[in-house]
Amino acid sequence: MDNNEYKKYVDILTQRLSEYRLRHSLEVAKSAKHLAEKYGGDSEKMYLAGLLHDILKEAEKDEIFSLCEKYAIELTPLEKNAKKLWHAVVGAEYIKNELKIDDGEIISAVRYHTTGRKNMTLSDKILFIADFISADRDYDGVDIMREKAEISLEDAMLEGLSFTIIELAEKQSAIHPDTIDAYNDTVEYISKKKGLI
Ligand code: DGI
Ligand code: FE
Ligand code: FE
Repeated sequence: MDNNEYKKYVDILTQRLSEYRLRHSLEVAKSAKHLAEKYGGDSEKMYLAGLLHDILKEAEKDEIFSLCEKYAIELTPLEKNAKKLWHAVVGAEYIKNELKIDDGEIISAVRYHTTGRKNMTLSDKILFIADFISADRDYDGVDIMREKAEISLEDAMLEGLSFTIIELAEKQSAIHPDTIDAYNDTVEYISKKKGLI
């Protein structure tokens, strides 16, 4: 994809996102490309997935709910209650329907970038981790996350998922079943790799 093609998307993002969130999107794109190069993914695709993953992060509730109607998305009660989850679920349909992104891997990576899910694909994992390690991030533990991402995708997934689950439980927030599925799947994968199962 040439730079002009990306510019079209960056222009749309500039309309929708704050300067901070636009920078985050560009940094996630770079990290996703890096991880794709390292782990054998499609680096162009992952760059684009990174660029677009938070496209609806700053959309108003009214717009989110009208897009849900338009795309016939039925949010579960848990999802309705957790507004941080909306941008991934609705964002995936938005890039498919409005931006005409027809690549299933990009759409799925955006769809599951916040929660993860069972049986995550390489692209799902790359975007999920890129979102945690992008250059704009500076939470406690980001260095460990970055180190793990250079060693193994699954080690990084486990680090990120436990971080999120602990944070949510501390706030007594709901944990999405997809987050739990991703966590248990990753634990199983790592146990198998160690020869424990
Ligand atoms: O959009 P970003 O801020 O770049 O990152 P993100 O899409 O990973 O969103 C992170 C937020 O999503 C974080 O505040 C916790 C929340 N989140 C992630 N998994 C779950 C969740 N919230 C709930 N209620 N349940 C989850 O399983
Ligand atoms: Fe996000
Ligand atoms: Fe993000």
